Amino acid sequence: MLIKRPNDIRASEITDESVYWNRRDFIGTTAGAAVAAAMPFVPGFVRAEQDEKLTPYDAVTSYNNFYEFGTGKADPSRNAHTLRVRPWTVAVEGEVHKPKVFDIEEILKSFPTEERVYRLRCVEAWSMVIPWMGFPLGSLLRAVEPTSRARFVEFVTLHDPEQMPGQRRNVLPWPYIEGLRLDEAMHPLTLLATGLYGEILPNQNGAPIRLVVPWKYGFKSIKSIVRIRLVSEQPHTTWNVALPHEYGFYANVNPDVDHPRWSQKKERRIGKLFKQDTLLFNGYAAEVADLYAGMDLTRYF
Ligand SMILES: Nc1nc2c(c(=O)[nH]1)N[C@H]1C(S)=C(S)[C@@H](COP(=O)(O)O)O[C@H]1N2
Ligand SMILES: [Mo]
Repeated sequence: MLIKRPNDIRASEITDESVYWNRRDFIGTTAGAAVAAAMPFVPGFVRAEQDEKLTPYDAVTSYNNFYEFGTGKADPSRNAHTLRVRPWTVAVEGEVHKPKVFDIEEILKSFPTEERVYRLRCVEAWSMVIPWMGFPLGSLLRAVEPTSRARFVEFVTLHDPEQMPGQRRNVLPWPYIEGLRLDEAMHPLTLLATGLYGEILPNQNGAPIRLVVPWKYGFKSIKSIVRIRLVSEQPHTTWNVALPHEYGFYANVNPDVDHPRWSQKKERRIGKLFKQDTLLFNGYAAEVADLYAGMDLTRYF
């Protein structure tokens, strides 16, 4: 079996456990088999979210932001079938001693897959709790040996309007680009995800490999990555370039720093009726607040 059930999530707390288990069976059979075989698995790494219900699989995979496939929430699940996820390579380059173009199969074999249940909080004030499959970004970065000049990491999504119809429209400057400070990128919570709910990553969630940075707004978690570049200057990131007064480079979840057009104090957990309080750093303050010691979070929003 590819995946052991995380022993600190009680079955009763998993909203749609039956779906979860069905998906896991799927991995043993059809299309998932090749990938499952290529994914070494380290069981049992699940964190503080055990008190929370997982967002149902159907919501996680049908309510998405992936503007390359349209700006409506249902567009990616309808349209992302045109994305071809094999063959796929990820170039890791820039300020590194050992630049390398990784084949996705090599990535899946080289970096043992863990399950991580993380909250994802969109800047639009909705949120989900998702069981991701993946491995720490830091493991990949260490493999290419960053130079002493590396201070930031830039991530780039595939640019191919033929596969990504949304890129034929100028809703955003393409390709989608995101960035992290090197210490944020090396933080053990920062994940490169290759699956969710025990299944290979659905196209609409950013197949075959996407970033997950749980203490930042969802837009930092860039999908369908083809290039990771270590750089000495802060990268120009897509949403910051498009609307600089609304979206900063840091994009840390912060209930006390409102978006200019709406409050960030509360969020709607998808599948729940009532709004709930948004937590500083999305609830990960104990792990990540140190990264921002002494910084004015209103200025560096
Ligand atoms: N390439 C790319 N990555 C992207 C986006 C996008 O439009 N294009 N949307 C972002 C936003 S705004 C959010 S909230 C998350 C949503 O991830 P999910 O659909 O897997 O929940 O993806 C992020 N990554
Ligand atoms: Mo978002």
